[in-house]
Amino acid sequence: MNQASALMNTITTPNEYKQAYQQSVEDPEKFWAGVASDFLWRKNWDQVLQWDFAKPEVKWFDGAKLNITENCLDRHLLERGDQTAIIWEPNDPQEDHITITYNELHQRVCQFSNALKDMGVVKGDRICIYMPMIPELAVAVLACARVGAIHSVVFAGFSSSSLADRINDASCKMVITADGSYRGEKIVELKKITDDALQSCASIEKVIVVKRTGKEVNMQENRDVWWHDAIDDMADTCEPEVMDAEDMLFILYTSGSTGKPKGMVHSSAGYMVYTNYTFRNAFQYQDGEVYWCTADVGWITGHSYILYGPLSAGAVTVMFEGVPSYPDMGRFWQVVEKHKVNIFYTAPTAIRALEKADLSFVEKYDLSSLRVLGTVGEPINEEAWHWYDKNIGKGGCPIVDTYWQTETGGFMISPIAGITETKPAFATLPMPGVQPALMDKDGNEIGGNAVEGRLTIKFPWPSMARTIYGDHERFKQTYFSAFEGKYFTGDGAKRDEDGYYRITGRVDDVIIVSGHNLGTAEIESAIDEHDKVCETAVVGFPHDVKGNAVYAFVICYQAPSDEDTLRKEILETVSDIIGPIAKPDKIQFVGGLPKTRSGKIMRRILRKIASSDTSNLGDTSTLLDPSVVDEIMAGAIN
Ligand code: 7RM
Repeated sequence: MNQASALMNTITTPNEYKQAYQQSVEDPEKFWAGVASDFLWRKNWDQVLQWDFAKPEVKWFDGAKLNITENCLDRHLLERGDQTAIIWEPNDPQEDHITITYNELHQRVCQFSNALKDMGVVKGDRICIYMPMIPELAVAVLACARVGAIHSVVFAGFSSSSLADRINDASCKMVITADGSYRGEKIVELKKITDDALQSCASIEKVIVVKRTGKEVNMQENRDVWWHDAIDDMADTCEPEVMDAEDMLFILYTSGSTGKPKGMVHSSAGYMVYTNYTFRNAFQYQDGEVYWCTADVGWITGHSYILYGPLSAGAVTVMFEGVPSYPDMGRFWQVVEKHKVNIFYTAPTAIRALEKADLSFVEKYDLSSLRVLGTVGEPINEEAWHWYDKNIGKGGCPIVDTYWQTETGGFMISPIAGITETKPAFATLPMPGVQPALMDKDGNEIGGNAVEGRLTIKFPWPSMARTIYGDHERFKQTYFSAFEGKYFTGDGAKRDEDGYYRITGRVDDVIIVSGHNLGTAEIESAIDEHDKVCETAVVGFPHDVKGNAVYAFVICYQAPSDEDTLRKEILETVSDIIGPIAKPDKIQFVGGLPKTRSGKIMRRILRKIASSDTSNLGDTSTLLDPSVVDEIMAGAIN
């Protein structure tokens, strides 16, 4: 690596950030070619970038050939084969943690890759991964990538019907799961849920099952195989499948404003280059540091910033199986002390929950190893920011508030730790390569500073999603139609007098609850599945720990005789159809909903009622029957 490319690849001063940013805008192809020069390519690219947001079509490093796992594993072996790659911390603090070196991870990935091949997996096959946060999850993801299979990780908190929908949407050929998963005091019976799902999944040929809890499970002959049997006798080297730059690496589902989850498709080369670049720079990762992202690999944060970004950078990445509240609210800090974590990355909802616990849970532990703190998933309120800064960072750790999405693959707007001056609750400045534009309702770009609008991105970046699996038209409609020639994030943002961005939240019908995206339409249709329910409207309302919570207004065919029982049944229905994370916090039974003459529910009014902010409901004159509003207000749950 020559000095010029070293400068481009690693930002070490505020001035270098400015230079990198400027170059990334003035000559994006040169900039990204410089960054990409640091990776292991089987063949160089013919062209750095081709793009057309009208189609939309985006290709990065076209013509190049690579395998991302060679970049995450093989290329580190000479230099750091014996260095820890993954520290795995179990749910139960009494159980031993596990460290896995790069050599060992390479061997385990190769061995499982051979098992996949032995079971008939070939390049392009879709494989669903429905697993707890155990080392085998990392191995499974990387092995899919090594053999060129497309992984579709489904968060292990989703229900059997959500799992089935995702398996069917991508016609997955295999599911990799476990007998069960530990979550705090609870055991989730993953294999049982998988079996239920597979009753309606014709495409599945094989199921691989990791033994984690040891609880007895049903194993279907000719279909189900234990992980330990599958890898038995398999060689621990495996030539990687050589992939094209734009070959699909994975599918990951995210909720949208209409019912069906969207299978976001990420490609190989651009995703690799961008997650690596943003990981190293935003966190200012230094060789040998211990980095811990508390997300689950079932979400994009886990894909990009537990696995691919850190591993491609040769980092030490912590994988935590448990929850922040088990065995008590001090668990995160106990783990930070135990593994001397240097960089800690979590969600505002976790920070707010821990903030509510007694400060003694924090003070019991030595957090002096911490150097950088991060947050992601939703806007962080100023109070939580200050609590994090003061009590966890002891006033000495920069906080990187990373704004990004499943669709963007990597950080869009984020401070560079210790280099960008931070402001509480601001994601601050765009990463190099990211060109944000704020738009007004009429589709005009809002220039200048101290302004607010809808956040779009006007130029491609390497890790952007390429399509929605099986539905390119929906991809175009959702992200490239609201503002011509621009990618629309669905978020609102302010740009202050210094050009700093503050994300104000979703402007569509997506509610972010505890950092998880939930589509209102998806929850509504789940509630509507209950046979007593006629119609439902769901809105979000502010919640001091979860950020937002879910309020459901439900019309029944007949006024319920026992509201509490029906509420419980509805919660179960939602839990069965989507998963426990989507359960409404409040359910109000109503006789009617505020609809316009054209039949549209005026959610604006329901949002105000749900937030107990009814002093000014705005214009209700277009309502078909304004009296329903008074009725709903009278029965509102505070
Ligand atoms: C990484 C992730 C995406 C949505 C996004 C925003 C919100 C995420 C921040 C944030 C304010 C942040 N992917 N969001 N990070 N809002 N500040 N730092 O969360 O696909 O699950 O969610 O999350 O609304 O559009 S995601």
